[in-house]
Amino acid sequence: MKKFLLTALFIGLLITLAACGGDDDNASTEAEDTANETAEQTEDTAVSGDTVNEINLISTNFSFGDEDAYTVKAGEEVTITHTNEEGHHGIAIDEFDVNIEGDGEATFIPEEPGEYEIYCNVFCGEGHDDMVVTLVVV
Ligand SMILES: [Cu+2]
Repeated sequence: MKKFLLTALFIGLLITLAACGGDDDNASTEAEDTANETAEQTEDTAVSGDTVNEINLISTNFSFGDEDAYTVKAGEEVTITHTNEEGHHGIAIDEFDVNIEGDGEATFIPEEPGEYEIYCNVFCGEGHDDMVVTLVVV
């Protein structure tokens, strides 16, 4: 959310600058281009920020996959599934009493918006501390 506000402020600033650009055509075109790019990036962020009700984490040494974060809606049930593809790992979210060692599934309903840590709860080796992704509740 903070990022979105900053982006909105940034765009507002660019529009203001472009409007005051006056005689210098090149400068205002550049500013408009930048504003367009920023708008596109905002769209991308909105798409990747779509909420989900199911989270599938497939573990390898030492990663939960490509995603750094999953966004879910407050008040909606979330099903989280963990599968070990390589090594032995687990997942835990302290705030929602999720604690799966090895393969398994859990459901919970996050009530409070915020950011929570999904982490590996099995000491799996030297990359263990990297096995963290963020659960974003909006
Ligand atoms: Cu681990």
